[in-house]
Amino acid sequence: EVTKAMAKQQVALEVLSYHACTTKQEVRALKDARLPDIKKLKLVRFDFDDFSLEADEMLKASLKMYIQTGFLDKFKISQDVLSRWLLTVRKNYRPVAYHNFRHAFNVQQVMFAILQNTGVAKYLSDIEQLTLLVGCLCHDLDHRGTNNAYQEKSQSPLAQLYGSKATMEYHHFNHAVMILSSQGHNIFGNLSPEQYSEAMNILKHSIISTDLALHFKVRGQFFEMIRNQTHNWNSPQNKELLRSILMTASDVAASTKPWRIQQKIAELVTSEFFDQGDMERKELKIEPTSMFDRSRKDELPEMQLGFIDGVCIPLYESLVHVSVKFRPMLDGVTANRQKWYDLNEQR
Ligand code: 5BB
Ligand code: ZN
Repeated sequence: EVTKAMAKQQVALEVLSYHACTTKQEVRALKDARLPDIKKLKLVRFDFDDFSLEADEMLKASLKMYIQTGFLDKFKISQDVLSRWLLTVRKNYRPVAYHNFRHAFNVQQVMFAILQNTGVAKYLSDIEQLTLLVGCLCHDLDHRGTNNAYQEKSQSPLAQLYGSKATMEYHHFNHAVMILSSQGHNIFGNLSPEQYSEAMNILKHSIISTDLALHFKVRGQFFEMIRNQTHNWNSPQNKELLRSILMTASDVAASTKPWRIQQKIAELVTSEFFDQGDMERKELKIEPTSMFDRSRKDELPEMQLGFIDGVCIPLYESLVHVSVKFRPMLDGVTANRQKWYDLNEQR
């Protein structure tokens, strides 16, 4: 098809102008840097402060987390390749209000804390654990601050290329693959062919499952499995379900953070949504829905309540049934719910 080929060209050109590969100097500086203390930075904690690290500190913290897992030795990942990959991944996030590199780093940190704290790691192979961390850091690559519905409504090249379902998520995955296949970036390069194809399949599934629309589709099966107490974690289907739930749990973990952080994140999400709303008015000549409408900022507490009740509480409640170690996340989101409830009553 000609239109699809043209869409592909257009996306490729945009990517090419943005990809901006990492220099030798940048790689050397990172791989020779003194690395921070995991405990001091609270990297294993669920109440990690999303705003505590600067841009370079997030890269050093990432390096340290991967070293801590022991996977670098196990899968023969050199610090040189890992550093180059981290730098290029960071470059391929855009400076949008919310879906930027800081979000990606924070999601990866929560996954790290989950794998270290909750005991779910014992249900997952080393490849699965490594790929979940990589998936988290890559899951919103090249996000433009507009959602899937916007791609569809504007018939953007991305929508033409990937269709209307999980449009952005397919792009994030393809972008992740592009970075991995760039010279000197393949952190999976020393895996056996079998391990390599397993890692890529898990990476794809993990990134695609961060589409909230897909989450609504699969969470029922997960909740049912928990209710029936039939969680046999040796079953590949159940493990796949668990991985997708863990991705969403990490992606929306800002809802579980101390109030000050939850508030700041909600502001950033709002700001990105409002920017999209402005574009819908200006470019698409349509009236945005309340979520994207600047003039309806006062509805934020109500929307956050809906989000917390509709998405977050069922999610973290189900995970408490997998391991009570998820309790602090459920307690965090419950405390935030009360704050949004109070704000909503006040207005
Ligand atoms: C989420 C699903 N969406 C398709 C419709 C709207 N809902 S929502 O009603 O649960 C909703 C969620 C409404 C407003 C929201 O934020 C207002 C600032 C949120 C919300 N989503 N709030 C958050 O704090 C966070 Br974190 C999120 C998740 C990140 C947004 C990514 C959504 C991607 C859209 C495809
Ligand atoms: Zn995300």
